[in-house]
Amino acid sequence: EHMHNFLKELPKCEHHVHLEGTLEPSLLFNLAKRNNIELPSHFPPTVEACNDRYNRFADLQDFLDHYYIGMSVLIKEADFYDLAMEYFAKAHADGCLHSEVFFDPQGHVERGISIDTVVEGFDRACKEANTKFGTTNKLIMCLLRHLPASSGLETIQGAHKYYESGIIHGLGLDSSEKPFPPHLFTECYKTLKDKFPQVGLTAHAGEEGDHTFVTNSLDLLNVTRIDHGVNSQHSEELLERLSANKTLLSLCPLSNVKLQVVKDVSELPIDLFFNKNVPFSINSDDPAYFGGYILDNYLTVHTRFGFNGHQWKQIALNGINGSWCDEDRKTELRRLVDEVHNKYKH
Ligand code: ES4
Ligand code: ZN
Repeated sequence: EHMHNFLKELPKCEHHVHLEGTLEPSLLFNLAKRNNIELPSHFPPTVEACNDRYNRFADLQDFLDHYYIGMSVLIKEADFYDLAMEYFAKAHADGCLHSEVFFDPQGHVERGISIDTVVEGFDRACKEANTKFGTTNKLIMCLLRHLPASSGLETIQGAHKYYESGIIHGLGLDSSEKPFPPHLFTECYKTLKDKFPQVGLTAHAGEEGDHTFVTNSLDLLNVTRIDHGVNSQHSEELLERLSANKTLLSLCPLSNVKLQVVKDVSELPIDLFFNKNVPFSINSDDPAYFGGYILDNYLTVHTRFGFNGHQWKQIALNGINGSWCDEDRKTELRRLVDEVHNKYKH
């Protein structure tokens, strides 16, 4: 109870959440109705059937098949706004003060939705959440790795004005990992970084792919963060590199269990990363599909690894250091971590 309150109040940063993965079955069915979308007959027909099916994903691909059907109910700017606002309200309730959120424009553009509809709705929610909750929020556009690099380049072109204005802050790479290694996207990352040197670069790597996917993302894509990165555990040299360069791994413990990367959170190399000074944050990935938001992920890690107050403070500070907010905001967040740590010290 004491630890639950501490972890709830501890200022948290989210670095790995897909906005389309925050689509709760209740909102999914509401939007399907609002937009007259008929879901495929094999899709779970009720909230309860969704939750039941979401509990038995065989692997990443099985999840992605549901995720792409789910996002088909998102049509209008207001749908994207509603989706993101629902997430920001939950994040705020969990004590998350800074969120860097992914979205998948190609999953919408290929259905005839313009990238402007998507980004304008998400951006409006980011600004509204800042006003309403005082949280800071950044958008990270992801490329779908199962689509060709040429589609990625077109998507980057389509998002040009949003990178220019700072409405989109980063670039990531998601979807089916193993068949689509990082080298396929070298030109996409280079094109964007050459044009916008201040852009933040990250990529999913080492979730289902082995540690060479992580190393190749660092070497070929010049990312400064790795999403998941769990399989970095199998290379001593890589662990040293991540620690020396303070490269943040955005871990998603409940996701790894639900997608059967591990049987239980206790099997994740979280103590190894902590002891080797590999910085990591704890994140929710696709919380509507995996049954837990950021606080649930923190609490599950706590029950399995039992970190003490000092260790949790260090984890929170590592997340702040690895964030892409400005230095003033980082200073503010560090002060808040200190405050909560002192409050719960005894
Ligand atoms: C994802 Cl868990 C995961 N891995 C890869 N791509 C994704 N897109 C949404 N969730
Ligand atoms: Zn992810």
